Amino acid sequence: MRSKFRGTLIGSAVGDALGAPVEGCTADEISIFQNDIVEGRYTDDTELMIGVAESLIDKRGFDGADMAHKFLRNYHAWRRYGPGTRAVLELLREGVSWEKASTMIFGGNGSYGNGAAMRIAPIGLFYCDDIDTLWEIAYRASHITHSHVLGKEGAAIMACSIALALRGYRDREKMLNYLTARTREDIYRDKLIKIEQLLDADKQTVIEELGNRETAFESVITAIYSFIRFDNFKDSVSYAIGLGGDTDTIGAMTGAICGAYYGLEAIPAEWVDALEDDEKGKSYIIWLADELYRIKFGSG
Ligand code: AR6
Ligand code: MG
Repeated sequence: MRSKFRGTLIGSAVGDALGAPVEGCTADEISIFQNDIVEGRYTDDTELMIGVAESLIDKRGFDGADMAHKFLRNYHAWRRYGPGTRAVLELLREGVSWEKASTMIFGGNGSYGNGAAMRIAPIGLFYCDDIDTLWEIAYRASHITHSHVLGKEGAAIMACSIALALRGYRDREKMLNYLTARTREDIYRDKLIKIEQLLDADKQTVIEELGNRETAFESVITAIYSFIRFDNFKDSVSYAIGLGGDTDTIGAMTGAICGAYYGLEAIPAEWVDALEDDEKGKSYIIWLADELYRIKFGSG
């Protein structure tokens, strides 16, 4: 289980770092460069995920004001934050409360970008044995930057997928049935139902049906699909990134689910080796995973 905790967070960071250099490319463009794209720098996805983990550890659970503070403290604009999240962080910095800031963007609708889902992995770990609570906390943690219900729902589905993968659910039908029954929003339910029929589909069809963009409903189910279609970390994450579009985030989300299922040892060593290891790099992320594990299961 400890390896799965580490695998979730490192898997997410690896997927992010692998996808980052080809963000915005099309599937065709990526197939030309692939295999030699490891740069090792993670982006906003991982920086925010680190903040989620740090806050859960410090507060022994969810605390919105503290988590928002961690996001601000870790913020480096050069990690390529989405415009909505950037605007919310500015509002927070000006002193607007974490309950309010996210509701002030996109004309008061809030963001439905995938930025809440891409950082949610630590919540999937921390609340893995209580899906009702996990779902609720995923919504609240999303609200710091993403107040649109579709942004929150995507994060809850992602957190739940990680919890199920951690618990060993990979029987396709079981996992999909569980998620479909839980999902409250049609746009997600309809895509989950499609997965089964798409298992042999070509890339273009998958992109059209499930999406590869930066909105949560055009990326979260794509990551779940990439996990389910293959039987190892490398193939799933390579495939997810190979779809093009929002490659770092779809890579991060796929990497988190796969890491939760297969554990740290299943992540290609050359990918883990290449991941940055500066102040808050690989070693720190492993420490965060171990702390979450220790707090959750009460052992060293
Ligand atoms: N109305 C219209 N468009 C929207 C809305 C809305 N209510 N919500 C989101 N969008 P954002 P993120 C569109 O900016 O989710 C980074 O590279 C809009 O085009 O909140 O934090 C990350 O790594 C908006 O800019 O960012 C992710 O890959 C976009 O969705 C990605 O950006 C993303 O929402 C998203 O990060
Ligand atoms: Mg990113």
